Parts: sequence; structure tokens; C-alpha cells
Amino acid sequence: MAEAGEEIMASAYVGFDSITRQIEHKLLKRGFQFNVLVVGPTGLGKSTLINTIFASHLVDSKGRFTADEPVRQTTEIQQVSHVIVENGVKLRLNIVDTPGYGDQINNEGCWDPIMKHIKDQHSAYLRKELTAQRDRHIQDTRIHCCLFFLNPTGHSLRPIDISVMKRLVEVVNVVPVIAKADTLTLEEREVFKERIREELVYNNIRLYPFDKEEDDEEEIRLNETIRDIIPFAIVGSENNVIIDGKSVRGRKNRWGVVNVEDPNHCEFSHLRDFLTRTHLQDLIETTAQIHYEAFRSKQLLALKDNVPRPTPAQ
Ligand SMILES: Nc1nc2c(ncn2[C@@H]2O[C@H](COP(=O)(O)OP(=O)(O)OP(=O)(O)O)[C@@H](O)[C@H]2O)c(=O)[nH]1
Ligand SMILES: [Mg+2]
Repeated sequence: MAEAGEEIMASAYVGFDSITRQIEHKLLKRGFQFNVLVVGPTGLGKSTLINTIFASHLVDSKGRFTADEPVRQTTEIQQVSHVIVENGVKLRLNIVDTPGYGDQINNEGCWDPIMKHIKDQHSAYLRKELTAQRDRHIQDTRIHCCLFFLNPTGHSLRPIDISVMKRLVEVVNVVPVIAKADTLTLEEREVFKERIREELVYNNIRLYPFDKEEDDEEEIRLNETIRDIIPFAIVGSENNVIIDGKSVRGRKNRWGVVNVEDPNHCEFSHLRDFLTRTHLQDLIETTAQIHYEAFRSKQLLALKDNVPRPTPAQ
């Protein structure tokens, strides 16, 4: 579309601007595949959050309806998929749930299965890319975003969270979230958020979003707003409550009701917008261009070094 005041010469019209429509059409037809991984200590509401995002009972969480129901716990890495269609745009959202870590006496290596899962997706993609007759469109199972659950202690990060995050940021886009934010007062929440941001800087943990040279003003502004909000303080629920006659996702207790969707109550709606609207494409691109690229070149260099050199002719 022409900017106001801009003059266009009709005779000089070539028509290549329709390429954006062609690209758009292709992308929309194919749809997007977006893979999210949830990681964090046990019992913090990871499965509940996935359930809240999908807003239907697709994942077992520990949430119980009656006191005599047994407590459920995620014991293996499992994936839940759902296709969301909005205005003709197809989004296949895969969320990978992981068992809680860090409740052993010796937590050494408790992050290994998670790191392995992420790297396995990279190597599967690389293998497909390197086959002689590769598919035109490779199924992308690479993790585009890792939601890192933090305990709402209000104090500081635990050493184990720092070690796990340090490893994860090397291979995936990490976005920290404060779980069960309904257990903190608003003041505590703000102080905790600020402290986490300071500790991340102090520990040299470089989180998503990354600034790129080609970013325009709009993208820089969008990244700033996300940096101001991270870590997202979230509340999850798999039950609906009635507020003003409407049925909404929420948690009810003795002193009131938390509406999960209400931005005055928690940042769940900001997180959902971030994942499925504002940063979806950038998370996918960053995964391909930064994380996968680093993995790919490391693997290919290692391969080259292992190829036996031809023995010089005598
Ligand atoms: N107060 C509060 N409780 C929550 C919230 N989200 C989940 N819970 C409760 O916390 C308990 C554990 O939830 P899960 O979703 O099973 O936790 P998890 O992180 O998947 O646990 P593991 O699979 O063991 O790692 C359940 O009783 C949930 O109802 C929340 O935002 N606030
Ligand atoms: Mg779970």
C-alpha cells in the first residue's frame, strides 16, 4: 500500500509486489508448526499450563476433582499436539511436557534427558536435510521455545535453575516463567521479577529475544516490551469458574477468584500472545538461524575432522 503523500507512476508498475501475496498464500496453505517445551521442578504446574493453553483436557495434570483421586505426575517426556485455525491460518502447536527435575538428593545430570531431547530433534532435522533425496518440506520437530518454570519463592534463583538455564540457552530459546504467581502478592511479584532479571545478568545468561542487526524500529520496540515483562508471572488452571455470569478459566479459593485470562490478575494472556501471535515467527527463525545453525556447523565440522585424509602418493 502507498504511504500518504507518496506518488506512484502507474505506467512504471511492474507487479513484483504480488510476490508477498504469493509467499503469504504458500505459507498459509502449508501452515506453521510450532514446538514448545516446558521444563522445571516437579509440581509447579507445567502440565496444567499446557492444559490451560489448549483450554481443554488434553494433558493429565496432578489437578484432582475429588480428594480420593490419586496424584498424577508426569513421568516421561510426552507431546501434545493441537491444530489451531484462525482466519484461515493453520497453526500446529506441539507442546512437549517433561517430568519435573531436581527433587533428588543428587541432581547431577537431571537435565540430561531434556538436553538430549532438544539435540535429538536437531540431529533428526540434519539427517533429513543431508539425505540425497530430501523431502521438499522437512517436518520440523525442533524446539522453538523452552518455557522454564521458576518456583515462586520470592527469594532468588536456585543454583540448579542457574545450571540448567546456562545449558539450555546454548541450544534453545529460553523464556522463564514464574509458576503459581497467585501465591505471591503484587509487590512480591515485582521484587521477585526484578531480582531474577538481575541474577540472569549477573550469571551471564543470555535469554531470548536477541537483537539482530536487521531489526527495524517495530521489532526493537517489540523486543523491549517483552524484556520488560520477562519472566512472565503466570497462573494456570484446568477448571472453569463463573465470573460475572461468564465461565472462564480460573482458580477459586476462600478469599476470591483468579481469572487466568485477566491481565490484571496474571500474565498468562501476555504469554499466550507472545507465543502464538507476536513472536511466533521470530522464535521459529531464531531457532533455525542461531541454535540449529550452531548445532549443524559443529556436527559437520566434527564429521569433516573424522573423515580419513587420503594418503599422499608415494
Ligand atoms: N496455586 C496454583 N496452583 C497451581 C497452578 N498451576 C497448577 N497448580 C496446581 O499444582 C499441582 C501440580 O500441577 P501439575 O500441572 O501436575 O504440575 P507439573 O509441573 O506438571 O508436575 P510434574 O509433572 O510432577 O513435574 C496441581 O494440584 C495443580 O492444580 C497455579 O498457577 N497456581
Ligand atoms: Mg506434569
